[in-house]
Amino acid sequence: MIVNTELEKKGNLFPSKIINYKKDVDTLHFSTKNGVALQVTVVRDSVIRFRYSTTGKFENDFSYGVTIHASRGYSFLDVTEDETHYSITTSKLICKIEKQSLQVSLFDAIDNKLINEDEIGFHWEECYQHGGDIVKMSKTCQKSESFYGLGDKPVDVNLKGKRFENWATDSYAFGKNTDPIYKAIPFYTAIQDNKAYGIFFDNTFKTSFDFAQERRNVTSFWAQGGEMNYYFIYGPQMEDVVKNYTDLTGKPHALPPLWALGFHQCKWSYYPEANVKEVTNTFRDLKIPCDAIYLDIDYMDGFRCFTWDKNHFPDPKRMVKELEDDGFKTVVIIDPGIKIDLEYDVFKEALDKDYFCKRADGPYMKGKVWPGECYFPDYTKPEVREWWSGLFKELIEDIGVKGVWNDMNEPAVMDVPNKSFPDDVRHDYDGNPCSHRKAHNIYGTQMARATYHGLKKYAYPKRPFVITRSAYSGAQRYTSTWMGDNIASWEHLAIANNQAQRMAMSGFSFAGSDIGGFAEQPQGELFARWIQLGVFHAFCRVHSSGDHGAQEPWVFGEEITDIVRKFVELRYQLLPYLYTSFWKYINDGTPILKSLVLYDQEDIATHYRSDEFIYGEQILVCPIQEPNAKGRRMYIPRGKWYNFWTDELVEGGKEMWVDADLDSMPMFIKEGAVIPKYPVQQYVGEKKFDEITLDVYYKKGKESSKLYDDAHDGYDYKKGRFSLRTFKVTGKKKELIIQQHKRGEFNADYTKFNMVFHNLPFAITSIQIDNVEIKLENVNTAKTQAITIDKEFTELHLFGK
Ligand code: MIG
Repeated sequence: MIVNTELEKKGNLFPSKIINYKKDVDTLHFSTKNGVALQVTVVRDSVIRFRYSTTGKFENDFSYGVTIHASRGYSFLDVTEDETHYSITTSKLICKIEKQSLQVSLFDAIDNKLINEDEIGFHWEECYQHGGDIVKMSKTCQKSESFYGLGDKPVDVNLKGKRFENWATDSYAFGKNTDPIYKAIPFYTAIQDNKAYGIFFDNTFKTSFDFAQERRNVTSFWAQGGEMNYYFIYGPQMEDVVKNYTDLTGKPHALPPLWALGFHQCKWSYYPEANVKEVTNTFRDLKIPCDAIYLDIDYMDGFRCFTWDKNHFPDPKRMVKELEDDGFKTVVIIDPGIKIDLEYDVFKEALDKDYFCKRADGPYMKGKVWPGECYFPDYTKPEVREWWSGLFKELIEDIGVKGVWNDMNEPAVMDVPNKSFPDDVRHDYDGNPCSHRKAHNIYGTQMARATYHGLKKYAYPKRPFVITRSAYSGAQRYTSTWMGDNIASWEHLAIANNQAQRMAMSGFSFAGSDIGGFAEQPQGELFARWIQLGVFHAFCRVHSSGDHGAQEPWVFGEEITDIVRKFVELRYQLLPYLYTSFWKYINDGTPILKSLVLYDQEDIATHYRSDEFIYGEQILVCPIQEPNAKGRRMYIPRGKWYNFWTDELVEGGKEMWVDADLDSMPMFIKEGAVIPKYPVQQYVGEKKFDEITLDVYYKKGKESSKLYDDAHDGYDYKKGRFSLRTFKVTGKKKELIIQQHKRGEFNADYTKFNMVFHNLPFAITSIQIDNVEIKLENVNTAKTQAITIDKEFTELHLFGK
């Protein structure tokens, strides 16, 4: 071993004093006496990018994480200089850069209070083995500061006191606190003194984050190569931080087809065809709604991607069609490993065209996965992605498969100690050639991206559906995701809850875990409790490994089957609510799930809450995460909430006991909310209905709710054929007014709203619709007070005594 003693002695290196400064439109360039360069770019008033170079020269400015669609532009920018600092002021932020040390501090431009400051700030260590630097950043951490985000980390919501690494890793049966697992999302939000800011460290090398673990008053992050390149995103509301991060790294390019928000059933593996049909038929017989059925690796011929095992699936096209006629969309798995087999055309073509990854000295990257020895496409090369997209033509266009599931794309390799490619493997990185050290974390995202483009093209005019296991920041633009190989245990139910919340606050809302657990087998009680949580995740799929027995909703006996049906039906009823939440997510980055801290950061009681969350914007959910429970204690956030099951009104801002037998779970609706509901369907589009329900929860005061709708598939909504209804509720002592405002050209099939009023504090004496008095006998007063009215009303006015 060569030891470079001179380098080793160097240790950490630091910038010296600034000797040069230049402003170029939105970017300020600083250079120091010892050759360090800093570029500060004002992306938006609340988003500033910091980029450091230790050589004075920057790399080609290329990012897979940041989208070209990101908003840019600021309303105000001013730079001043005094003896000790440069100060950059926008309408939201003041950024000060110390002349002696290049250290940065950031202040709120409105109240001038400190938000965040460098401790040592930028420093680095030269990397003899690979060249370049290990780039580091340290910032001071305030006593009351808390930290959130970082993608799929299987830990409680608040990250304070912990250290993490981002290196996508196949982690079969991971546990609580296992790190790293499948994803690499180097973004966190911090809250201190009711001010939230985020840091997105856009570096695809292995990155590390320390949230006051090593030193109580320091937060730091570093990478094994590349540039110190981070975005500082100011709120001060956490929701704005998350929205701005999502804007920067991208919202999903399109809404999912509505069926993709239905219930999905999966297993490793359903085969042969008769077995698939038995499962789908049982769903219909037992009337448990379901929209998608998955085929895991055994549908293929010897695990060769884009082939079929014709013994088990003699006529895939016919089968897929029959399933579709019964309302089931077929989703198939596709892995990155391509079997080394000269008779196999996919392999042959990629070999001929030089699409496979190679080792540093030229040989192919050979690794064992399910098909045996494989080579792996370099998805970081545009030409390879294009080719990969093209491979989906037959599956999608001809056979009629509706969705594709990308697995093993960390990339995973069997029987090697590091479970992945060796570091020296070469990648194109879109014309920025590099080793696997830099491309590893982005490999899975580029595979999902190529898959997405294939589906988009061949499913047209329908919308594509892709699901991936590995992801880097920005993958949400192309794909949904699941959390990988979890375990059927109560602890994992809580992990699933935390991961879904964490992914949502990391810009990735279309996520869910294997319901019931992938490894091992749940008891019926655990399965029921898990279903209750899973129906509130945007991606809702039961999946399990075949070695541990059956995991269909009916295998746990009748009581559990009934509970599963009840909650899956609830998911289907709430589809318009979820679809509206999804629209908000793709429209302005609003996360579909909100941890309580994201919902109400001002209430510091929320900063360490991990179990409760807000589904959309008006439904509070708290899963039961223990066996034998008859209910649980939970925190109700500030405001007034109606118990979903009993309509009882509770005042939040406190912890309380909530009853929840096995067939129930704690669920609350925000007062004043208007919650849309469809009739129960066995799959999306099964029924044509003439009315939908609007559950109106009385509030003394005002609250506004939205209902988004469109054709549920296709792209017409992008041309204005959507409808967005806003319902403004104003409640008084003896009066309730609901005003509707509608925009967009889409006209749904249904013509009426069945308005159901919850907890009116008065008896209705008269009703006016658009100023016309209607007959009271049309009001159904049996249990709840309900009335069916034309969906195009503008104002509904209830008077009472
Ligand atoms: O090495 O395709 O996480 O969902 O069922 C295991 C078989 C490969 C891992 C995935 C899991 C999938 C399984 N896969």
